[in-house]
Amino acid sequence: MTESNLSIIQKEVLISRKRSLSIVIPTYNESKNIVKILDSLRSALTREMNAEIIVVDDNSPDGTSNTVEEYVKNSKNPSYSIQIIRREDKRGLSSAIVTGIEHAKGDAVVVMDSDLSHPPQTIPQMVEELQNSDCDIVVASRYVKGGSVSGWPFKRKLISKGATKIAQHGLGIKIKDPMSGFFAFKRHIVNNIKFDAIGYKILLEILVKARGAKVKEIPYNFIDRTTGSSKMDFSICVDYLQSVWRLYRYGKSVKTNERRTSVHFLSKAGRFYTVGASGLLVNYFVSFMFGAVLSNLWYIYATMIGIVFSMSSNFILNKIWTFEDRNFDTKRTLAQYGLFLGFSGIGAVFQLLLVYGLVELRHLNYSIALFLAVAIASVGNFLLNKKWTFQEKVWS
Ligand SMILES: Nc1nc2c(ncn2[C@@H]2O[C@H](COP(=O)(O)OP(=O)(O)OP(=O)(O)O)[C@@H](O)[C@H]2O)c(=O)[nH]1
Ligand SMILES: [Mg+2]
Repeated sequence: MTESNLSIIQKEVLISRKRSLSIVIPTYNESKNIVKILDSLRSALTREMNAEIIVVDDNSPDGTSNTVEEYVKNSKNPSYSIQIIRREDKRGLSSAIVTGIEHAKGDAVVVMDSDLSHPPQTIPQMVEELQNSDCDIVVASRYVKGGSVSGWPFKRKLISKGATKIAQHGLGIKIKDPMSGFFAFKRHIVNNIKFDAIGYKILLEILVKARGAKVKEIPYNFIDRTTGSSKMDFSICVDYLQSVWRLYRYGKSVKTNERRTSVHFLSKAGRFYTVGASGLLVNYFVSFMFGAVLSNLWYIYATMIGIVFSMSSNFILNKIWTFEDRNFDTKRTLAQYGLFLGFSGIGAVFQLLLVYGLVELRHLNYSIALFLAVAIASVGNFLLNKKWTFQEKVWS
């Protein structure tokens, strides 16, 4: 979006550096509703909530943004600030909401329509849930116990229910009202989301892309608009199917990537352990050969030579095969070798201490203690070498 086709009129009535709550209201031809919604927000929002309202208007022909400007001018001592973002063209509901979110400064963001279908009186409860429970998204829901829809004709109810079923089955979404346009979330959960912002249902996109976010639904009574006209039409339904398809493909690609990463990680671990096992053989044969060929060599020396050989062969095989590092710059390789030996030494000491602790202090059977200690030390060895010696991300 270029700044040239976006003008922001900011009337900070209440000056404050940090906002706790941002309320994003998209508008298109809502001049008959917007004053009422701003009025009822005035009574629902307390000063302590430290809220900013962001109205995103797509240059409504009915002059909605001018109405808001007037409203701001005439507001006396309101408990919140109002920002109007005026975009030059009508670019759709989801995109308007994304623009609003991009300008939000609050830790929590509420998204609501401007046609009075979404009661502002529910906002304090939504914010409280965000603050006091461990959820990241609060959805005001028509379809949980206590929620309802009034004023919709049968056809509209059918479309909403059908779209809900498509989202639940197609995208594996568990909540009852993923089609809700009234919801709140902690702003940080959308920081890394790249929005497609197709059509009407931005909540769906957040639910799919904010992975791991905890969601809670609270009931509310949806009241159909009585003033102004609906912008819902056939093209919105087509957009909806397109956005579900894209989100479905997105979900698939995330799963495939996750699978790829785990396969990668496990295959590296497998190679590391295979190299470790080969080291045992190298150790044995080298010690044996030195002991046998140089008959007057003290067996401890032979064993020490075996250890040095096996550690070196382990290092070279891990560098070339396990971590596929073909950079043999002398300084770098020596530094890696040093780290590899260091971690092996630390692993050996750790293993000794752990066996001692488990047997002497926990009275564990020696073979179980040894197994545990070797397992823990070798996993640690793998991870430390992956991260520090060969400079890879741990989970890759
Ligand atoms: N900025 C902007 N706002 C939009 C656009 N389309 C819809 N809106 C606003 O988004 C909200 C929801 O739109 P509605 O037309 O009410 O859609 P709906 O709630 O699904 O349908 P009805 O309530 O039956 O009209 C309203 O506040 C609209 O003014 C758009 O393209 N740009
Ligand atoms: Mg509406």
